Amino acid sequence: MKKLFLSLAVLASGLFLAQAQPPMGGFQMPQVGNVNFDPYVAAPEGFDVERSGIAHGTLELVEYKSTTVGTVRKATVYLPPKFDAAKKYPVLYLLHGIGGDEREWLQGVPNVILDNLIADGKAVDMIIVMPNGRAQENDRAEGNVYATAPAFANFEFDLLKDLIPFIEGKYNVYPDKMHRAIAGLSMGGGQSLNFGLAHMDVFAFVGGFSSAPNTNTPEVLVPDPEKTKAENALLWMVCGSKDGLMYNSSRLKAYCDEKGVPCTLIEYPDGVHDFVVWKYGLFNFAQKIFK
Ligand code: FER
Repeated sequence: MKKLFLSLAVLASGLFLAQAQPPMGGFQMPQVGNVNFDPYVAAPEGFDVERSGIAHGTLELVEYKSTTVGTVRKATVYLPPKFDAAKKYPVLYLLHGIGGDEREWLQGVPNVILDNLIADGKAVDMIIVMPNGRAQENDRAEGNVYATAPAFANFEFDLLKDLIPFIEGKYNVYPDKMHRAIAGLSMGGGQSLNFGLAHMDVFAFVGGFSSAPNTNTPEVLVPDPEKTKAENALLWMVCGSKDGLMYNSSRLKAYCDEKGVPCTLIEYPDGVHDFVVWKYGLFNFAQKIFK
């Protein structure tokens, strides 16, 4: 009896220790065992290289009044090749990371990637809106950007109440969930999962690339698996195998698998936290939306 008690006590303290390890520093990650990653297929060479002899889209900077922040805010907008104001388009909202702003995604040449996909018939014509996801008065990536995490959460209200109505007033776009997608990199990936899965009446297609620690837990993201199954059309993620933030994606993938919610997570081989992974994310996600 004594022996049994002792071994139970040892087992219990072992479990306690395993659970109670505090995260030390930014990049110690909780382990998630047995994640079924989806197959990685490399993007074809040249997917991100500007081609001559095809039609090109255009980039423009727009400004909108934010009642949420009380300022005029900026967004970069990609209009597809041969943009025609008389035609209706779907819209992808594409969000940046903690060190970025409305111009950060330009490093990932989204215009080139989409021009090429559209020329090859692999993506439909779409508008891409790249906003500033730091919804506070000074939204420049200055000083300690980690301290601006609450402004990334506040962007939910700027997006829903200010930006989307502005975009839908300025451009001839379809105003329904099957024609709205949201995706982003790192902090923007967390925002996309948080906002996209909380507002499945607004966004049918949701993507998270190397999602950051602002990502809600799976239980918060998918509180009602049957509802998510019925209302979400795409939940797609990628993260580098060498990215310390993988747990944000892998724990959601494991949870969705367990609950039978369709969800993709690709582990980018030897991928780190950079635009190699994020360009790959956009290349793949853009082919799966609005279809
Ligand atoms: C953190 C580590 C990384 C964090 C945010 C990030 C808010 C975001 C990284 C990025 O956007 O590139 O602990 O906490």
